Amino acid sequence: MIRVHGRETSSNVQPVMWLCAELGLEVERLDVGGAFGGTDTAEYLTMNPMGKIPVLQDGDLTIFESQAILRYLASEYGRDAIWPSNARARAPQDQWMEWAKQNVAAEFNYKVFWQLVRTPASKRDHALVQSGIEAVNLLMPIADARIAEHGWLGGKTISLADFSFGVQLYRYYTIDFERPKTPNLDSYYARLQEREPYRTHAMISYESLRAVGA
Ligand SMILES: N[C@@H](CCC(=O)N[C@@H](CS)C(=O)NCC(=O)O)C(=O)O
Repeated sequence: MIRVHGRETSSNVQPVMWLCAELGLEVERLDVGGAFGGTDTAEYLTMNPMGKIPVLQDGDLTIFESQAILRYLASEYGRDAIWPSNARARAPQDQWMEWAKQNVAAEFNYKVFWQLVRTPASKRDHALVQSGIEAVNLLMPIADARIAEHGWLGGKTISLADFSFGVQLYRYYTIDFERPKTPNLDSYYARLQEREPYRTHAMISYESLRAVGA
């Protein structure tokens, strides 16, 4: 039995749970982190010295870092299309997977989402929000062009490139700010919503995370 430590509202837990569902894996998820706490115990820190979620346990294997967990699950249980065994076929998917995490998650989640949802308005850093929005205005058209050409972020089929990115899109499309025009990204997001695993694990309300006065 695979065990995932991490609350369902975490944008780093959601890609892991979504992938498990796409792969038809049976998973036990434990509510840890945020209001649930539990990440600062000696036992938890043995699994992840960073005290962060998610942590994955599969038999005697314990790993942290969501991208590493995704790669492990797809290598161990995935079909080739989602994470090819051939290094040349895998490289572009890996590139876009990192692109999404290093750029979209960093700029959108940690600047725009965090400031607008998780920070009281009185403490909001407006310059940070603005710099995040400006970055997102450059990033999303890049994704739009990639999707127009290939259909998915990683290539012609859904792959690991889509998971962290797809999770960010739920927040991107549901918080109120001015978005650039990206028709191909819009239809990609509509296609994601047709997938039951995406609806169940990525489209999770973040209202419980909202700061008082945000
Ligand atoms: N690079 C790590 C980041 C992990 C991370 O920052 N997780 C957040 C939740 S999204 C966390 O543990 N926050 C503290 C908490 O929820 O208690 C990963 O991708 O797994």
